[in-house]
Amino acid sequence: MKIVLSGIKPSGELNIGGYGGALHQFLALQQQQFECLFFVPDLHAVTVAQDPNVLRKRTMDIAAYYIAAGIDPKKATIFIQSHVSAHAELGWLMETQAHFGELSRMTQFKEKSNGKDTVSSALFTYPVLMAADILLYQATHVPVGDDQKQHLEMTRDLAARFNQRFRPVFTVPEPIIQQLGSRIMSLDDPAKKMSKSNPNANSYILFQDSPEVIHKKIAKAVTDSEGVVRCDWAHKPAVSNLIEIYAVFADESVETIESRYKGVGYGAFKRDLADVIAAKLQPIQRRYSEIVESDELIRILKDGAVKAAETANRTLLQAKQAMGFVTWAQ
Ligand code: AQP
Repeated sequence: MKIVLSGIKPSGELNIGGYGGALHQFLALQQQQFECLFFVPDLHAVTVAQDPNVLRKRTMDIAAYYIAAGIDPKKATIFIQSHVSAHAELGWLMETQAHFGELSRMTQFKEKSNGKDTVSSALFTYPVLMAADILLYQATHVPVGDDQKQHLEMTRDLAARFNQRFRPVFTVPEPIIQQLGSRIMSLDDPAKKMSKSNPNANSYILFQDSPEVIHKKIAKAVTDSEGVVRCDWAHKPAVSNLIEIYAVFADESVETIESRYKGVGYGAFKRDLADVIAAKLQPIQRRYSEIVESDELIRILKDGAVKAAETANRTLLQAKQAMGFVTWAQ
């Protein structure tokens, strides 16, 4: 059985980076022979300060967007991470297996802590909790955006280390790295990932943005002076980023897009790109509004947590027994 686990942190308003790197791929996996678990990693969101009222809303928002985008709760288990306490517990156990040195090498920690006077110790140990998330469900595969590759490598190392030191408890997961959309960059700076926490609202397109706002943001997106719609990440990163976004949202190949806009300037390309994004987001926005405050969503999340906890508690028990904890269960 192939098992896949992934999630989007409720650390900010969802933007199209999360569509390219996550939701687009979740939808594809749901169609394939995978048992899918999609969760809302709220314990990860609080590694940086969150306003409690906003966190609650964003957590429900992400869950609503999963469903609005087409994740089917009959096919996938959808739940909130903090509703399954085994995540925090296995996270602690795995911290005892993680080395300070390997955590210090995580580039995301370096980026996120850079220039800050203080950061939480949870931000530092975040990759260990991520490992626990994955290992609890014996996930065989994890879809990862480009920026998460290093964390998944650490999950693999921790699983192998634990299995070797105690006994084989965990499946060592494989990454699934998609070609298109695995790295959607900021609209104002193609050297930076499009991020929820970027203070510049013109750097991203939100799932909630209206067609008018999408047109304005795409019109402002940086390009280059060549005026040719051609994908070349080394020399034309800004235009290449826009072409990739187009490809993901229109489900077309980069080549098809390049040939459609041959001899046409950036103006027409950008107008069409904004239309393509708006056309994809509008039905998602409608479904989101229907479901976000609904009893249906609460029921899906409660059922999901019960189902997830069964598997998670089983794995946690095996890990505790392997480590020598006193457990009364057989
Ligand atoms: N810009 C992106 N391009 C491609 N993939 C992306 N992902 C996120 N942004 C992009 C991928 O989506 C999955 C869920 O990510 P996440 O939201 O849980 O965490 P993140 O990568 O830390 O997202 P942000 O937007 O950068 O949040 P903040 O600013 O709060 O830290 C992951 O697989 C991620 O790779």
